[in-house]
Amino acid sequence: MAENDMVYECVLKGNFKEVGKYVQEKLDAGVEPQSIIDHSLIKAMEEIGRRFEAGQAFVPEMLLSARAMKTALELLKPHMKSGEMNTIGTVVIGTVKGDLHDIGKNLVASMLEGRGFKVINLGTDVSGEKFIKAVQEQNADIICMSALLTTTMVQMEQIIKEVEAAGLRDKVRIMVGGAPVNEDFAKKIGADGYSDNANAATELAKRLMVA
Ligand code: B1M
Repeated sequence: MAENDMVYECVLKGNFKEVGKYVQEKLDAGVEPQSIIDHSLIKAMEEIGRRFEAGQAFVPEMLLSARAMKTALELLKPHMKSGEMNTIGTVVIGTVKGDLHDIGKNLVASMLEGRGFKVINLGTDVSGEKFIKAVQEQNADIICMSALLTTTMVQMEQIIKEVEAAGLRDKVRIMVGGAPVNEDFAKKIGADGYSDNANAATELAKRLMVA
């Protein structure tokens, strides 16, 4: 754990009321937003997940941690935006049907925005139909799907099939991610790319725009 790191402590304990104060302290001290995300926020979420798995924490605790993480991310978001916002492509992003986890997906969305993509965030529990409608309406270049559950990652394959059936597969790139997903799975289901973190997702999106 990050010792004496109050941002980490607040997220771990679900202290969403005070987390902002400590995030601001770090920003004022010149700590990079990305470093706060990587070393305090994500580490705390990993620890609450470990405790949940070990039966030492339960859904209410996870929810409070998630709320604290979101509060912190909202504060960091403006600092992650690049000065010049030339749109380099349009991404439609969502957590797949049946899955309500949105922290990682929102992080990916913020990073993509920060790197100059126009991002249409469809939220959680997103069906193939919703992805397809958004791609058509927004003339999107990339679909970005997130799944955190082994039971919902299978939705990704289904959604890709639906995109194919809608005649859009040649027009849109598809990238996938989320804790249970890996490179092999992405290849198997016919996605164009996989990344295991938000930063890598933005690099992948940029590569897919020129591929
Ligand atoms: Co849930 N949950 N949860 N949960 N939850 C996990 C995922 C779990 C691993 C916990 C555990 O057992 N250790 C486990 C899944 C087990 C499995 O499927 N194998 C689990 C479970 C079981 C459940 C429930 C079923 C629990 C229950 O009700 N009994 C339930 C399911 C609800 C549902 O979705 N239908 C549930 C509910 C919840 C809460 C609502 C309480 C809450 C979510 C709140 C929210 O998101 N608004 C929650 C939380 C917080 C977690 C943990 C603790 C943290 C997830 C998180 O936010 N991580 C999680 C344990 C864990 O992951 N250690 C857990 C931080 C986030 C920054 O990381 O989302 O991985 P992550 O995103 C990363 C990368 O994966 C990647 O970039 C991000 C940043 O680097 N990434 C992408 C993500 N999406 C990407 C897309 C891309 C690219 C990269 O596109 C290209």
